[in-house]
Amino acid sequence: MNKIPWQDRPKNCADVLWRHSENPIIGRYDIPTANSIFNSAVVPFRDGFAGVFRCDNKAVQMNIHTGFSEDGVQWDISHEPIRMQAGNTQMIDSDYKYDPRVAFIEDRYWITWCNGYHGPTIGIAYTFDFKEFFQCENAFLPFNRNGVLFPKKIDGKYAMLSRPSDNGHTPFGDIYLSYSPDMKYWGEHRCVMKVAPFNDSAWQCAKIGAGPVPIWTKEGWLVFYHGVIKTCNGFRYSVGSAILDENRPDKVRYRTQPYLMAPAEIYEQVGDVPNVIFPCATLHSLEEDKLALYYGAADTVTALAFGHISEIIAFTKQNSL
Ligand code: BMA
Repeated sequence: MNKIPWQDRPKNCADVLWRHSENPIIGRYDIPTANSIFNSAVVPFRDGFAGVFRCDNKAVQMNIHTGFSEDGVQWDISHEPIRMQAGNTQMIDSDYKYDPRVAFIEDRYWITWCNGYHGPTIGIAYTFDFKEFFQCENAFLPFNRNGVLFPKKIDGKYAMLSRPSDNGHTPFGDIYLSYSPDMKYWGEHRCVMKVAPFNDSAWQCAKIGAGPVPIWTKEGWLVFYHGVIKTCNGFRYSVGSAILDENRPDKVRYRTQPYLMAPAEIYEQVGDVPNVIFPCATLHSLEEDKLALYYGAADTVTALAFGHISEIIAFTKQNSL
């Protein structure tokens, strides 16, 4: 595998996460048909990296496209959306696709996304090579968003975080956990994390949703999530972290009271939807204690931030709600 993208913390910065100096690393018009390229997921693949990118086209139809990169920063994104073949079902209807996540589990890459089927729900597909994709049954009834798979089975079952929602710009939302023996039938639904009380941590008081695939650490599962506050000007999306129990990931051990990062740069504050930081993936190395966080900014472009895993864990423990 190539080295994950990395920049050292700038000298005048004391934050747990810091931004890539060339942000945004993917611009809204980086493929000819696009209106915006954001909320996208990447993974190590062969010698380099592959990804599934949310590209809204100029008719503002939402779809997902593959991309490949040698260094994780310069991306070659397909001009055409992914075409799905039937996986564990013939029913692969999809009015739209957005906000993909990618998890490698055992022998293949699993893609989850917000799939339009009489409203938003969680779509699932797998691929071995990022060329052929096989779409499976939707995980849940509508309405649901932010379906994020754990990278290994727990107690012999696949496990997924998700965020039951409504058909619109949902004003509520907590994170749940569900299990499946076969990636087709999902159950054993458990509540993991609810929004925080306004007085305790207002940045995450309206809704929360899982971001990247959880990272296994000695302390438990490290999870990044977005938290939302409703302001007089609309929603504001920031990012926090939590540590879930290794064997019972419905148990939250720690969760940040302050955010790790909130919209502050111009490309996060200005765009099609202002004031949005929406993380969907990490590339990380536990040995090197490095993490690169990919996030959509202002529903328009894709950006990158960095952090040391040990510092993020220590911060999460020391600043827990
Ligand atoms: C959510 C989704 C995301 C988007 C966010 C902010 O409901 O639509 O794709 O980034 O709102 O607009």
